Amino acid sequence: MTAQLFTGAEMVVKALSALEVKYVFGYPGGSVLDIYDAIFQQDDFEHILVRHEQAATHMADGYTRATGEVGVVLATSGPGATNCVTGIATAYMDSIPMVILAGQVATTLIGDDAFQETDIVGCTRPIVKHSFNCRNLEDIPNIIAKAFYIAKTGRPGPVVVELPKDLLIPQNKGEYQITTDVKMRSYNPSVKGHIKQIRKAVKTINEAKKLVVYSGGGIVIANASELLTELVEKLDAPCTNTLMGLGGLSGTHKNFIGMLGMHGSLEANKAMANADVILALGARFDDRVTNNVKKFCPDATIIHVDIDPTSISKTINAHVPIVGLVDIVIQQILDELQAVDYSPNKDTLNAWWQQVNEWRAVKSNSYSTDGDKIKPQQVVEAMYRITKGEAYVCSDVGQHQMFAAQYYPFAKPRQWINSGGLGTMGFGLPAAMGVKLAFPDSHVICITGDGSIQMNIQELSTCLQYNLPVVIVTLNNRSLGMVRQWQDMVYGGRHSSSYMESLPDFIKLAESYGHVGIKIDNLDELDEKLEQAFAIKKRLVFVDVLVDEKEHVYPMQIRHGAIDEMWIKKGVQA
Ligand SMILES: Cc1ncc(C[n+]2csc(CCOP(=O)(O)OP(=O)(O)O)c2C)c(N)n1
Repeated sequence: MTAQLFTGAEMVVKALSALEVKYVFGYPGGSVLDIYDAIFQQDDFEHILVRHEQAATHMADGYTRATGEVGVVLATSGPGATNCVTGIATAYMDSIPMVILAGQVATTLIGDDAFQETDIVGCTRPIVKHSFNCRNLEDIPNIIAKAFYIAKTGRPGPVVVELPKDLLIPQNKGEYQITTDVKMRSYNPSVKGHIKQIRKAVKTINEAKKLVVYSGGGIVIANASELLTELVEKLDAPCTNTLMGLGGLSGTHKNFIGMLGMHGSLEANKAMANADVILALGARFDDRVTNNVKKFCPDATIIHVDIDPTSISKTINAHVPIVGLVDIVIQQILDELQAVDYSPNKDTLNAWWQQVNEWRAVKSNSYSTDGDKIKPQQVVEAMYRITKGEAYVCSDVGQHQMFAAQYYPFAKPRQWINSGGLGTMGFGLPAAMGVKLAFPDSHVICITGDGSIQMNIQELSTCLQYNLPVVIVTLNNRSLGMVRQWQDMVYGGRHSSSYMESLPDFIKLAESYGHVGIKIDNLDELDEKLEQAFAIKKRLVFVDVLVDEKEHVYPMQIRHGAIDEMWIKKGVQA
């Protein structure tokens, strides 16, 4: 009996079904029309037609951050593929697993400057975990399976698969074979920490007098939140989360001392600066945390747990490096603590907490009200109350992002979705759409700015087509607020190109896309109108809140200073 033969396009679709993909986010074009035709003829997954390929990448990314499943993007060759670049870089910087299927001109035309030819593998090489050029039609299924495996194992990241047109067309057929249980001899990321290093870490923890747990996005990605909580409670240590790690330890946990870094709390940054031992879990000491690396935590012995060996001692030297999956390593640490019958020394621990609580008492995350002006922080606090702290919150980039991080204490991991590493304006709305697809019955908020929302506003149209009733809340300060803040603080108040002198009427714009628009320009109406917005469950609501345009985000690290050198109010240093 002869085997059934399939086109490359059919193989792409069959492979995605075999890998149990539920959604593909994409946009058609010449080189991938055969794939679109094969998609039309199947029911295993849904294709979401975006309005711009960048949005497809962010939508896949938001879906992935909320669910942990690999996000899938499909784009045509040339401009379709290059439109994905920002989204690929965004995913790469935050270690998000994603597979990007990019069309390519026929293999016979590659290198000829053919119509819509771009070397997308070359273009994206520095911002992918791996990439594949398919050159043989029968390799397609296993290449896709490997792409998924590489994307989600070890330190996750985006993988590009380039698919030339002649491998997809009906004239070429081959046998379909796929191994979804991938094993690769050349790629075997470590999972367990070395036992000698675990013992060293526990000995260091045991001798600590001022221990801080510094946890990052790795905790969220590895679903290690419960283990982190168990460890923090066992050590009874103060714990700070990075911007990417928020929700890893609940924002309302008694040991949580706030976010650290550039706009972190005073107590988090002070605790880090004064710690004698820092236990870094799935965090990478990036420059938005450390501030001046030369002044970084001089007295601390650093235990650094990371799945990626190249992350360890990259910016800050680790005294006890441990390579492994953070959930497995935390379990190993817990086992070893048990084995040595660990319990914290009450006197030293009390003295340390007393000090931390003194920093806490400064209440660095506070703001002053100003007559009837709506403060952006008040808007975030009101949303926290109304959604009982249970919403998925996606943000764009700017002041609003920091207010969201500071004033919406996330109880759970994967609840807070933002572009931390690349800081991509335009991320928020499509990311929220990806989350809403996954969790249609939850509140999904996109907190954004009047600048950021305009970077992917065309996706309001996709929201209507696929019925994605997210709540968009624009903290509208009539400016590129974060840029304006820097110009106020560093550039003598010269507001060079930070004011948009024409803004659309967002309410009319939302309505023209078929949605509901609500404007809030009066503090007295803030709660009532927000409640009204969140009560509308079946339609997208665009809430345009006119906030105080002069507000700054505090606390804020002083440039080139130590981690704990901070402005805590306008003109006031800690
Ligand atoms: C794509 C992109 N371009 C430029 C920037 C630089 N940038 C960072 S924050 C910011 C201002 C954001 O303004 P808005 O979205 O209105 O938010 P706000 O700061 O006012 O809350 C800019 C321009 C960026 N992060 N991303």
